[in-house]
Amino acid sequence: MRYPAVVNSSVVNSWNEWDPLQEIVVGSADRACFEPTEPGSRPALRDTPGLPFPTGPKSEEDIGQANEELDGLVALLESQGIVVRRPQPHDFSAPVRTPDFEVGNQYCAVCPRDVMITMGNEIIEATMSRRARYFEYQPYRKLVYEYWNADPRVEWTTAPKPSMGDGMYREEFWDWPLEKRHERMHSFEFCVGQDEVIFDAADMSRLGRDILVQESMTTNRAGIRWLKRHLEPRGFRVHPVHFPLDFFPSHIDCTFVPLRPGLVLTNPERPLREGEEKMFLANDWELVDAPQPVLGNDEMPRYCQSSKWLSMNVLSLSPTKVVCEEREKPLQDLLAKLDFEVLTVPFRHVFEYGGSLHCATWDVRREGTREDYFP
Ligand code: ABU
Repeated sequence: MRYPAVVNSSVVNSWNEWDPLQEIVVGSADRACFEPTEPGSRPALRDTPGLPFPTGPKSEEDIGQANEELDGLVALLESQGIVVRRPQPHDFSAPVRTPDFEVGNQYCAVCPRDVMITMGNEIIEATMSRRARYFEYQPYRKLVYEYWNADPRVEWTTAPKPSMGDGMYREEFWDWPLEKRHERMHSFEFCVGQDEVIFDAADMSRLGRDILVQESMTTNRAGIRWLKRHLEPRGFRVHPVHFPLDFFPSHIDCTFVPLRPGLVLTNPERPLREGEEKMFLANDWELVDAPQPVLGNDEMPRYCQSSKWLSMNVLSLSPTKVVCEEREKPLQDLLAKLDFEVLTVPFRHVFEYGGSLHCATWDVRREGTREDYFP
């Protein structure tokens, strides 16, 4: 790959979620499997929760439908002059066995956002939180080497891998009744314990110097501590954030979605913990609630484990241009009112793999540099 003449910026350069996009990785459903039942995940059928969830490879038909939509996103991005890269093929049907655990199959490379994050000129590979995703960095390694070899300014960090042994999890979490979840909603204890460093990259959101990290089922307090110790000496400020009404939080990008300096799209059913909104309000940021999604929770694809709020998982191409799912008209109208140019693509089949447009991508290079939006 020959890179454009980047004078001041490195081939890896992305400091926030909205600066003009130059290069991005779009996921692929090739060889995707069903996520297995494991201590960090209890997948359930949406229409018949009692029945066993399938295991092993997804059907060629399902994979083809998701790939068609992912290819549609690639075509749209390329039509905007953005360089698009794809993950390497990976055999997700292969079981994984380490000294600490075994799992029957892996998952997929549809959502690079969960695994990989660009922090300025640095690529960080997340620890991950689930066994089936332990090796999910592998489809991106060839690209990482390419970036790292192309430019000495590129930093590359792999976060410490947790054991993912039985003792790392709190499995009874899955059986807690709703009343117990209500009782515990301010203690932020989920299916992972606090002894090992655990985080998925998609629990972070980048706003220049300030990085939000959601405490969740996929990111624990030790994970946030590791991120603080790693990022703060590099000039970032790390802010743990919490959304107490989300009883199954996993990944911040269907909950709190910064769209441009001064504006965050928020989830009306998942308000920030009291007090955590202060940094935004003190700096005149607007928090604007997303409208109700067009698809209700009970209309999501049968195998999808995510919420209806995939509707707000939009991808910013610049501070004035966003890509939104084709049928999410109420959100498109809101974004247009907020002065965005809104591009649309169909993406409903990708939902089955746990993500929409933001999840299914990993931005590698955007224009711009690190700004302080919260002085
Ligand atoms: N992977 C994003 C899912 C988040 C949600 O279900 O709200």
